[in-house]
Amino acid sequence: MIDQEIAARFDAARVIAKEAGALALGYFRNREALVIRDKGPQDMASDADNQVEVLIRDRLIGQFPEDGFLGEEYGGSDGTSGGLWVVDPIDGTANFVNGIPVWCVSIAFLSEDGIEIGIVFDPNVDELFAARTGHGATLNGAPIRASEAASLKAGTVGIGYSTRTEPALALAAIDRLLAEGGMFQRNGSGALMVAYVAAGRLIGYYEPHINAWDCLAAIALVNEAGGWSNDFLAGDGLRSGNPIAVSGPNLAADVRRIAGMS
Ligand code: LIP
Repeated sequence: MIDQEIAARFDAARVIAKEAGALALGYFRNREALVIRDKGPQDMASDADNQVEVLIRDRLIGQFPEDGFLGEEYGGSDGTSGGLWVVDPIDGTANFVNGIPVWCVSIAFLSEDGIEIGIVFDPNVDELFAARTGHGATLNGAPIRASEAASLKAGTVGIGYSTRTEPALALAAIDRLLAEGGMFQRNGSGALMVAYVAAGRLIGYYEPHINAWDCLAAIALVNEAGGWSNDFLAGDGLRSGNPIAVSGPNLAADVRRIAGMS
């Protein structure tokens, strides 16, 4: 895919992310009307997730009909361009349905060469994180950089957990982190926590399993903000998910150790 084609998609995705965020925020402020469905233990979705994903899909495929699309709620459709949109309409759904303003819209675009575009929009605080591979990462248009911290004692590491894995994996990571003088937090949105690593707010993030739509956009942010990320797309990461570990440039070995990665 040529540079101009990716540039056009980057411009469109930022506009669409803000439109989707505005729609989601309307649902968030009218939560009592939400229809919520259980997807599994500690996993749910609402009609807000469904309608926001439909808006994003219709806008993106309306402008780029030859692209493929993979969304958390409705799955995927292959395209003919070699490009694929990977979308989580509302990341942090448990927060969303419970009235906790910690959730975001996540839009990633992949070409045959890998992740090209990452957009994470948090309408609760009007923060648009955006990255295009080779062109840096920004927050509301201003450049962002991952933390230069060289010690786990110098900040907080996000630790994600879901019932998709055994508790022992996350608990062991927390134990190792605390034993080394670190500190952890889990805010319920993997996309936001990985975006915070790109912005230097967290010094690292680990989750034993996360889905591609939750994290690919934010991984693009970390990569373009000078950070480190594991090879999330290894194996069948795109369709089945994988463990995720990201950090600033000086803590990759430490976060890998905390995560129990070789
Ligand atoms: C969430 C992820 C989070 C994970 C949660 C959930 P959702 O995505 O962002 O990292 O720990 O279990 O998968 O379901 O809110 O889109």
